[in-house]
Amino acid sequence: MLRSKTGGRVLRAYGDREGDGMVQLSFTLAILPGDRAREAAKRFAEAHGLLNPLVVTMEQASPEHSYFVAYGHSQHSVDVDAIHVEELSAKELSREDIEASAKKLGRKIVVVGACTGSDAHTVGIDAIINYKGYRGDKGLESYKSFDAHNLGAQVENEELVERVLALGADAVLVSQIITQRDCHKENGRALVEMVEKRGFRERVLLLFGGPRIDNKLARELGFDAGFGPGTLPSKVAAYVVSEVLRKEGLE
Ligand code: B12
Repeated sequence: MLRSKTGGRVLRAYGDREGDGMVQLSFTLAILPGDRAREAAKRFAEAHGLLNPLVVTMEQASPEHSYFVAYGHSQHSVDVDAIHVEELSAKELSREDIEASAKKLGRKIVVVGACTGSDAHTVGIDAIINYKGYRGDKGLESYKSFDAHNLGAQVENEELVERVLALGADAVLVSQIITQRDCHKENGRALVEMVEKRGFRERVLLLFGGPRIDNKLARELGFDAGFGPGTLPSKVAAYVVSEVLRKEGLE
């Protein structure tokens, strides 16, 4: 195990043996397969810092493009002990625990979710809310203790806020997939400001999710929590039930 000057664990990529630094780089270039294309791919990989790259894949990907995979030595490493991540402190709860905890409230937990702004990617929010769920983990609609509303795609913040107030929601689930020109940050921040302006920030939990969202970013934007790629609905259910009970002084 490599150590940094301060004694931290330093990791290099594992290829054939620990720390040999072997990595794969995959990319597409506008050139058809051939000897020149292979050399171009090799030089492209070298330009990215890979030493002695071997072009292990070269396949035509379109009438004008080829797809390449280069395998070579990376010189870089990462000091993992120097990394501080603001992790979500959510308890792991089984479905039974979630339903039993929610009973203490004496009513259903109301959640409203949407993919907001111009974003039309509904698969993520559907995965969390809809009955079918994600990777065998059923969505919030499947919990007896949840009253879940999925407003779908391209919902404006104003419309979301109106529905949240009309339904007396406990939690708002905002999904942002598109991140071009940081529109996810702008859109998320605008929602938080709107909720604050309307005077009900203390009454609702604000959850932010998407492939490029993490807890740190969500907190910076003013949300209570952030959920990234691979999130399972049960994790969201456990977080919401715990936080709603805590807010109501029942935990
Ligand atoms: C399917 C898809 C589409 C479909 C969407 C259909 C639909 N009904 O959703 C269509 C064809 C419409 C589409 C259109 C576009 N797309 Co598109 N699309 C994708 C694709 C292939 C898959 C996305 C997906 O479904 N993922 C699966 C779900 C399950 O994962 P997820 O969204 O990450 O959700 C999980 C977590 O993030 C989390 N989560 C998500 N939201 C929330 C919310 C909360 C509250 C919580 C708790 C958790 C949570 O939980 C989920 C489950 O674990 C991606 C590429 C990719 N492979 O990811 C591109 C991608 C997202 N699209 C992209 C682009 C650019 C577009 C277009 C702009 C293309 C164009 N030029 O027209 C348009 C934009 C349309 C619009 N107005 O939004 C880019 C986005 C780039 C960026 N970072 O901004 C991507 C990354 C492709 C790429 N590599 O360039 N797209």
